[in-house]
Amino acid sequence: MDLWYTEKHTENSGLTMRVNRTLLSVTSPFQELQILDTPEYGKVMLLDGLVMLTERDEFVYHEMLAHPSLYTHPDPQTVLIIGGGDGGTLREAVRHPAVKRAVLVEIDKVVIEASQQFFPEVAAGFSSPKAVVEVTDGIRYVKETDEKFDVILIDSTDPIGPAEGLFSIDFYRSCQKILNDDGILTTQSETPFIKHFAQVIPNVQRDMRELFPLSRLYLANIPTYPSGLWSFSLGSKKYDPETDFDQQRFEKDALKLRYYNDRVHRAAFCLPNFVKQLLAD
Ligand code: AG3
Repeated sequence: MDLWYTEKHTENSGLTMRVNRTLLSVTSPFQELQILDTPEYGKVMLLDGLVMLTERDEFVYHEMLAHPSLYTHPDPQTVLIIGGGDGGTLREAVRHPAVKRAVLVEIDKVVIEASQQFFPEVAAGFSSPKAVVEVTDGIRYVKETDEKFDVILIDSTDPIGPAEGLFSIDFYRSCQKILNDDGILTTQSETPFIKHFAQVIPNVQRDMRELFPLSRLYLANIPTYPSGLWSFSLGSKKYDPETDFDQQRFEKDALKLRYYNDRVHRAAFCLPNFVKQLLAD
């Protein structure tokens, strides 16, 4: 049988891949979750029908969400991850010798369990002694916790459905409050290329500018996300990722990474004109 999956990105375009079979299809209290086995991208996790990760290219997203802020902050001992129940961002955070404690707050335990079962390499971070997992609402967690963090990484789905609140200024304000005085926040901020997603970037950047002395946008190529060109937004209380990149620690750690390196770090902050225009509007 000829089975294909398509994620529609607009009325007129999308990403399509052949499917060997469906490995899991469940409805959690929060969303629908499917895991597909595909010949081109390996196993693929869908939430509410949208691609969250594929075995083939998850390294790009997870490395690029985690490392730019972690190699900008000079000593990131404590990290908070909101969302990211698959564990990929956590895996990248706990790789850092500097990181002593990484708290992951995921609302949906079904995502964690499915990742542990079907994506053991992505979920590897869960078994780190530095990892702490809280299954609860991230919005409530950041409002209520007494703990402070050096770096916060927001690994959300698109701003529709359960993740909508993770793109609001109230949520970012709560994050800002629980960051240490030299803390850095990074969130995924969708693609600049497709109209209905592109509005996210100026909105998030406006909020970052209001809450942080420094805000930046950077890009990476993620083949299985809409348009393949993805953005991340960073708000920082003190350090500038363009001038405070910690070259020495980066070389000393010598992490075995597949996308991120010192030159990629610098290049990621160079923005094409149409993206700069989005920020100016
Ligand atoms: N987080 C970002 C997913 C956004 C993808 N959007 C889409 N396919 N329409 C994914 C979680 C990975 N840890």
